[in-house]
Amino acid sequence: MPIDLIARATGHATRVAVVDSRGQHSYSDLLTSSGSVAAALLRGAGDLNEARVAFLVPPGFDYAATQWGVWRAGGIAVPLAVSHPSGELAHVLDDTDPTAIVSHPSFEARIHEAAEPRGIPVVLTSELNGTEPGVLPDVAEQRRAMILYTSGTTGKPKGVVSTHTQIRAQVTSLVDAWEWTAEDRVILTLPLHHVHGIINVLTCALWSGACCDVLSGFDARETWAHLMDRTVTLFMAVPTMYRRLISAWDEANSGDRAAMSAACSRLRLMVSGSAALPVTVLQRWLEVSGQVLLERYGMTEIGMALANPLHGERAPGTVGTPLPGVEARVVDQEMRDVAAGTPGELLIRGPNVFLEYWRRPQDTAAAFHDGWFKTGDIVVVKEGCYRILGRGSVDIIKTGGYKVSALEIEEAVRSLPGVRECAVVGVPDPDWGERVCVAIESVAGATLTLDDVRQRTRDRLAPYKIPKDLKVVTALPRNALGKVTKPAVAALFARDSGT
Ligand code: MCA
Ligand code: AMP
Repeated sequence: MPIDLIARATGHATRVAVVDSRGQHSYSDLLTSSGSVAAALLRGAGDLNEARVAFLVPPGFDYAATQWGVWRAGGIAVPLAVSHPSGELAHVLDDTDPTAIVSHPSFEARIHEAAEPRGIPVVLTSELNGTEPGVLPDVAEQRRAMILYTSGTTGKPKGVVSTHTQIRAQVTSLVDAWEWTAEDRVILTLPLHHVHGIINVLTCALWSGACCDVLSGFDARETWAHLMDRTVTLFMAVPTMYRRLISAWDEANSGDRAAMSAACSRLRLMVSGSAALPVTVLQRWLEVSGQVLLERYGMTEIGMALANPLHGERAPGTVGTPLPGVEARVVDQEMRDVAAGTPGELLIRGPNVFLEYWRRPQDTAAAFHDGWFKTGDIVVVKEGCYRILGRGSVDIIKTGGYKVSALEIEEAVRSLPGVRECAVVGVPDPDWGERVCVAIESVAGATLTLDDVRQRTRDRLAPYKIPKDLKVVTALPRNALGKVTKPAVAALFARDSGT
């Protein structure tokens, strides 16, 4: 039995699955190409048996064919981020220990730098296409399917393992809630190393027999051009993208604005998530597009959990109610349920919840309480609707929809010459939601500039983790116990930004 997602594709064979810079690709093309990828990865073996296959492939048809190919061969798909420098790629490779890396030719040099010292073979997507598809294994849906990396409050990003069953639950919950059909066409501008792009857009589209119009990344003008296409029905993005689409609309002339607004109002659904959507952005987007954004809440470990309704009133500043199949609770620090209106930690249970953190049984055990996943998000329920109040930890920063760990960035900055101690904080920012800022206590005589810090962390940290602001201080603010007080550090920057 092939995996359900892939079995369904035969029913849509002639429909267009993906449109990318190379043109249109049907479901039949996807089945053929992913079959070739699977055969090439198997190299005559019967089953990859959950061997990890990492892949560095930009969003588009080749990405989908590679992901499906790994799955059809019985492997675990480990998507690598195209924006990551070799230091970040190295962490994922060391942690997942893949048997092979599939790379798009454009990333060959970067991936060789990380793969060669580890002795991991690299196969180019261009080399995979011709392989004759052979007999493929039966892959039970309970098997591990994907590992995605997410930042936490401790150390380096952790690998979140989901099975095919869990991915299916995440997808079908959204397909039901948002009434996806084969007639849908969605624009993908999100990166494909996180749930938002992989599950909510690409996999929901492919599950439904719909068309995924893949852009090579996010550019406000290009996205507007695609939104003007009459066949587009759905769009999903992070708040920073909506802010930038609003700016591009503001910059257009009045004739173009009218056409842009008319185009947008034809879509059947526009969704925002990954970070808090400010009510001002929701309101401005309504003026620009005639659309009330549907805000939802999710996490790498659980897919989507809460959402405003497709039909009916969407309450601004809230993330709605549990999605189909998802159970939610709000508890106090002793894990007792709190009354409606009282803030507490959000717990989630359901078939959507991940299996484990890769090779971290203690972290996995610590993440659950009696079978409920502890999100670490503080929420309050009012009139039946969930409102996200923030994270339980100041060391988690959300910048432009990416979750980053202050501690991981501090570790990188602390290793720079001239740095005695440092503290990284997220500061409210009109474009990014939160901006990564670093305060540094320097060693006597050292001169440190923001440029220096940025340049020297560039090969270790993803671009979105690199600090955007620096303050060199003689002493970091500390409490009576000598512990750095993060709110006081954030205040140093907030004063500057007038926030
Ligand atoms: C890029 N930069 C960033 C970010 N993105 N800095 C901080 N935060 C970011 N998010 C860096 C760039 O590398 C560049 O660095 C500088 O900032 C300016 O870049 P710019 O061209 O303005 O940005 P961009 O490259 O256009 O990217 C902005 C973006 C991107 C399109 C909004 O951040 C993005 O795709 N965000 C979505 C992330 C996402 O999918 N999150 C989902 C995970 P330099 O100047 O050094 O070159 S959360 C999730 O999956 C859960 C389940 C959920 O609920 O959805
Ligand atoms: P990630 O682990 O990268 O998947 O990010 C998940 C985190 O993003 C959640 O734990 C929340 O803190 C945050 N998040 C996702 N959606 C929303 C939303 N609509 N409003 C506020 N925070 C959100």
